[in-house]
Amino acid sequence: MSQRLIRTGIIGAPFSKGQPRGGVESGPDLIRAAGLLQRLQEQGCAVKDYGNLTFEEVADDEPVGRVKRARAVGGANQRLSEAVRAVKKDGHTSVMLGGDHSLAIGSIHGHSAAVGELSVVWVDAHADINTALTSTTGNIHGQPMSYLLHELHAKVPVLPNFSWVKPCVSAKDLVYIGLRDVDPGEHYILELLGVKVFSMSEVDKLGVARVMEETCDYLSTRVKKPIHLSFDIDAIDPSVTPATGTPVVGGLTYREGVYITEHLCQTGLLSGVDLVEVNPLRGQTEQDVQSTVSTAVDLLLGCFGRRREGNHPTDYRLPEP
Ligand code: 5AB
Ligand code: MN
Ligand code: MN
Ligand code: MN
Repeated sequence: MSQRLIRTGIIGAPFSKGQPRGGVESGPDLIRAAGLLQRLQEQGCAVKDYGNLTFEEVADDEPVGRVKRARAVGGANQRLSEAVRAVKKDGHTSVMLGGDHSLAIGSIHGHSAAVGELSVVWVDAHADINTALTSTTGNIHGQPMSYLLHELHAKVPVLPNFSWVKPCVSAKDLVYIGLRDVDPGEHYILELLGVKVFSMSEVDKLGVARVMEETCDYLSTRVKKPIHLSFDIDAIDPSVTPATGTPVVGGLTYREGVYITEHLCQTGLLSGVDLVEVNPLRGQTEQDVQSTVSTAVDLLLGCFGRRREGNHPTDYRLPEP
């Protein structure tokens, strides 16, 4: 099976202030060091690395209500949004390597600024849809979807450095996969907005193949919009990807994770990807870190045409004896 050329634009976002644990800012360089670019090229992608973003230090970033480091998170995401928009305007599928999941704000905002309305597939143990007011931790990596949804606009206070954020996703265009640790306020929001959720219970009940079929049917009942995949590595079971800040038992297997990416690739609609929350300092051993990072790489390869049955270039010819 051969495939069309995929142009991939990679942005590193070494940012950790959407949550309290250091280490997650090393994600982009670790994922590159594990060979992401070479392996994407080997499987036929045209890859451009836009390098790592740099973020300004913010002095006096005092909590706003319960919300921590709003100014730093707002500023970083504004920069990321511009970067993703530029990568999309260059004609690439954008890949944002995090960093923590607060970065989905800028990544999805910039993607939508370039291409218009999106479908969002959010693969995560968590729903990350707390508002600044429902959050009990104050960590913005548990809130990104609340800033992006039209339907929550009136419920979300404007934080310092957030005035540029405009909601750009409709609740009907959002699907969650892998949920198993959802706060009460988040559960209320998901029900109120009628968001499509395949929690781990649905994955158990239906199997991942049916979950992906239903996800794509659901997202394409109206018009086929470009898909943004936001993949939190903690969606995968911590026995496979332990090096992450908020691990939750009972997650997706490696194979279920890879299947999700293969299936989304085959829609031909995948237009932006986030891979976030890889944190080497949260691994107990070198093997923990290695397994987490190599799983992240394999998920990204699945997004860009790798098939477990094997691949070959379109111009492959058998050597003559
Ligand atoms: B992650 C929690 N719901 O709001 C909160 O890792 C956890 O990006 C959020 O999915 C986990 O702090 C955020 C308790
Ligand atoms: Mn998570
Ligand atoms: Mn997350
Ligand atoms: Mn996490």
